[in-house]
Amino acid sequence: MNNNELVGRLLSGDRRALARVISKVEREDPETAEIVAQIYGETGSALTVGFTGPPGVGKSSIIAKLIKLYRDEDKRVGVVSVDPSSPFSKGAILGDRIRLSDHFLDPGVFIRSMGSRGHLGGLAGGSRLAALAMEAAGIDVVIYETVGVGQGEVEVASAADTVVLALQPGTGDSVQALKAGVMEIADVFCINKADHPKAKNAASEVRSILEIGHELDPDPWFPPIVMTRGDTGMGVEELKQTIQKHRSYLEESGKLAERRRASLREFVVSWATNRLEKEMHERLDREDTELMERVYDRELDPISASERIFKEA
Ligand SMILES: Nc1nc2c(ncn2[C@@H]2O[C@H](COP(=O)(O)OP(=O)(O)OP(=O)(O)O)[C@@H](O)[C@H]2O)c(=O)[nH]1
Ligand SMILES: [Mg+2]
Repeated sequence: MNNNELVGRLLSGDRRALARVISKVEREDPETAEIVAQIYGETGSALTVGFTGPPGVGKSSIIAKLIKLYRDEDKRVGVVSVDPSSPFSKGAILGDRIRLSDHFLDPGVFIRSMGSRGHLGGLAGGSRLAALAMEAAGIDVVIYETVGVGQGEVEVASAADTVVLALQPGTGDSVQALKAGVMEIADVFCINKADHPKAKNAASEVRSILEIGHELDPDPWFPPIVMTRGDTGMGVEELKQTIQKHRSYLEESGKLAERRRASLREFVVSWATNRLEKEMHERLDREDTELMERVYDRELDPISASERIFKEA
């Protein structure tokens, strides 16, 4: 099948075409660029939600329940799950298989786990391209699931219009998230495992951190805190409504456009930066084996050496 055919099928909503395109993205197949160029114009209308939080808080369980609610409205849902911290996230993928298994046979649901190999556009780049392919295939709601609270997760999650940070009671998660700078990017907080005896404490802990942040930097959107249970689905309807409320807020305030512009700009810069980094390594490897030797021998300083490879082009 040539690219035009593949793109044609993708745009008609063919699941196998979608799976093939995402595999090309993952393999960094050179054909990806052409495919993306052809589909990009057809994207941009999905609701995108980033779901992030430490391992095991119940993200996949909540997502499974959310999917059901969206399916009840006949919306097509795609999940891109990413685990930047572990190169072999077999455990997580297996776990998701079980938790999301209700939806595996549903043609309106497309779930894809992305490995954390060094993508050309970084992890965030690869998952964004997968999301674009999903949108082009007619998916209405794209959910990014990222495990952990670190810079990589922030990058992936912030590609979404609405970021949900899931935390678990009794773990000190909120402090960890605060340190990692994840609190700032969250639009909605989800305290999962509401059955936990410390659930209420966790919510008030988050609220006080948010209040301090709000005093320092007042924003008309004060992130709501929703209590949920991933196992029973309690609170997930409220979570869905809260996500919708955030979306409406973004649209009405003009912030949706602003946010998407910033995020696309970030995408372009990080893609270019990744390429540039790769190229710098290649130049060093290929063209001037002596250059680094001179740095090692302290004959040439590192800044002058970097100027040399930078200007070589
Ligand atoms: N008690 C209780 N257990 C829950 C709840 N939600 C999820 N769990 C359990 O918590 C465990 C982890 O759930 P997952 O949904 O896989 O969590 P996750 O955040 O997706 O995990 P990773 O993707 O591995 O980071 C599972 O055993 C769930 O059954 C809840 O509200 N209460
Ligand atoms: Mg999970």
